[in-house]
This record gives sequence, structure tokens and C-alpha cells, in this order.
Amino acid sequence: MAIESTFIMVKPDGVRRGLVGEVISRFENKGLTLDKMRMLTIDDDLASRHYAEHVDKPFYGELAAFITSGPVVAMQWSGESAVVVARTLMGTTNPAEAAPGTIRGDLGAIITENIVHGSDSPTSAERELGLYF
Ligand code: IDP
Ligand code: MG
Repeated sequence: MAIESTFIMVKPDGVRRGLVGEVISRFENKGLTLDKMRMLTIDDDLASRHYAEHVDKPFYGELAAFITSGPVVAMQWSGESAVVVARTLMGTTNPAEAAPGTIRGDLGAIITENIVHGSDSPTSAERELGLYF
């Protein structure tokens, strides 16, 4: 048990669909604390650093085109076990299979356009927060 910080981002589909408030509300209602927030449009260089683990994957071209397609809202959230708490709220990667009650399960249906990014470990969180803040 430990207080952690995690990096959460509303992706371009979430911003376009007007879901920023909905996503923020879910994290607030869970009891996490919003520490930092900024809106920006990701360029190709930042996309390749953010998704460094995926640059060689077959879906990277589609992923990079999508993540640079419009503004995102980048955030730092903190709280007890914040990394896993946030991932649980988000739901599994593919919204088509994500459980109802999760952000992706309730709001999405397409794997690329899954509304929200969240760090998958405290190590990833530290690296990703350093890219944006
Ligand atoms: P995560 O966002 O749940 O951590 P990752 O495996 O890290 O999932 O993948 C990063 C992002 O890449 C996903 O959120 C999704 O938008 C996209 N993605 C992952 N796997 C696929 C795929 O097989 N096809 C298309 N897009 C994918
Ligand atoms: Mg990931």
C-alpha cells in the first residue's frame, strides 16, 4: 500500500466526443486527486516516445495517426494504489470486451479509439509524467 501518482490522458476521441468531464468525474468519484492537467496536441515525436513499447507493432501507424489527430487532456492523478485503481476504472484495452461500469466498457467500442490512456505500472507512470509535465 502506497500513495502513487499516475499519468492519465483523455485521448482525441474522448475530447472530440465531449467526454473530458465524464472521465474526470469518474476518477474524482473514485477518490483520486487531480494534481496536474494540460491540453495539448501530440506530435509524431512525442507519440513515438509515449508509445515507445509499441513503435514496432503492426498497429503503430494507426495508433500514431489517431493519437496525433486532435487535442488530448494530459493529467497527473494521485492516491492510494493510484496506478491499479485507475487501470481498473478504465477497463481492458479493447472496449468491445471491457466490463460494463468501466470507462472503456461504458463509452467505447473500437480498440484504437478507447477514450483514455493510463500508466500500466509506477515505473511507466514516472516515465510518462516526465514526458508531459
Ligand atoms: P493500454 O492502453 O490498455 O495500456 P496497450 O497494449 O498499451 O493498451 O496499447 C496502447 C494502445 O494501442 C491501446 O490503448 C489501443 O488504443 C492501441 N492498441 C493496442 N492494441 C491494438 C491492436 O491490436 N490494434 C489496434 N490498436 C491497438
Ligand atoms: Mg499501455
